[in-house]
Amino acid sequence: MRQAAIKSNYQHSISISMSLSQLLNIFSSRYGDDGVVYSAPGRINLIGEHTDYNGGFVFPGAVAQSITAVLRPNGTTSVNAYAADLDLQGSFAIDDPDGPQQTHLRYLYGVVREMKDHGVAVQGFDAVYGGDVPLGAGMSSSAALECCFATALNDLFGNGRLDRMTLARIGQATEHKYVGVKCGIMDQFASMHGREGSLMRLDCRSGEYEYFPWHPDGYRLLLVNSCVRHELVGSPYNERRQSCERVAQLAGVETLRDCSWQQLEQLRDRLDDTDYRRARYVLGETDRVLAVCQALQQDDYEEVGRQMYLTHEGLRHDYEVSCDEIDFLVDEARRCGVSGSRIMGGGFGGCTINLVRDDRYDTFTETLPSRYKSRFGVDCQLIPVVIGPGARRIMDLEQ
Ligand code: GAF
Repeated sequence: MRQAAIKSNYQHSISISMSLSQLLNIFSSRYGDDGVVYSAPGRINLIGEHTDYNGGFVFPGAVAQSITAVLRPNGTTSVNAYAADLDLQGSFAIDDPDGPQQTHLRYLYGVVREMKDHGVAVQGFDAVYGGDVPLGAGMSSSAALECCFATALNDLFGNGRLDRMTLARIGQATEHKYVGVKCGIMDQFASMHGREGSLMRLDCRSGEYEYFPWHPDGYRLLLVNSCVRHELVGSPYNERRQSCERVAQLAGVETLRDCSWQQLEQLRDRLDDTDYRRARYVLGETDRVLAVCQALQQDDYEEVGRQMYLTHEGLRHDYEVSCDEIDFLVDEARRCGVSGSRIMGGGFGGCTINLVRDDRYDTFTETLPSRYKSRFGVDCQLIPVVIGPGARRIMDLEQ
């Protein structure tokens, strides 16, 4: 490939620039040298799990791992896209009422249709995309994909007029209407609003959010990917949401955020045990997020970690979204003196998030992989957390 000239603010980490140069090469060989490059990150969540669709609080941050896309308008009414990591090529007509069936194209089609419903006159384009957000690890690779394309299409065809929260909602609507996952707003919010070095507390009822600089002196965040593939499509994720909605309806409130402990206890006889336990977890999680905010104001990371373990207990026994591999990783963390550990994200596999004191880090990371392998016969993956920026244009190419 003739090396494309870089026109504007290219700031990316070395590891991503490797895959970026591969993406540029592929784009160039398929479509030529004029294009724009956009990127959007995956996310972690310190605490506040399954609270977003219950109107509660979440505490996410964007990560350095991201999905990057190279695009150019093609002057037609069709989208041609190549998912480089998956080696999947596909096309669809923007006005096709049904859209493509392949999962990777459904995300793009959903974003395109939602942008159009918001008044953005999206035209045809060619794209190559890929990235380093591990798939099925609970780090929101799908939200990163949606946010990457929403940001790009908003610039290319909408003059940047939709704000970041609207773009996040477009990603969420894509999941609801085109993929079938009734997710909350956390993942797309984090991917759109991430800021280097900061976590964010979002009130999912009001939409208000606040940045919390994250510099936990003497501690590190580490993800451990169980490599059990977490898959929310067709998973019992939607059933969890339905349980919460049933309880909220019986309590006469819009979401469980507005249901008190007292109300829940009063309803107990009218609820089946499963719905009761789901709601009990959600109410407890709201309390835990607030406890973590207070602990952070006092730099009390041991308390933050304690709340993380409590969250895991709730997710394991009441919300029932954990699995043997993840429980093993959390138990091992506790055994190694890790301050806090829990399953992260939607559940059913994926990663644990661990708050590790510096003096425990080596023991934990040196013993865990072999113990995991001898128990389950598969390798786990250690992923140190770097809090990075949100969705953005990273460069323009020119002929
Ligand atoms: C998934 C969903 F996409 C989020 O909206 C959120 O509900 C999360 O699971 C659980 O906290 O990532």
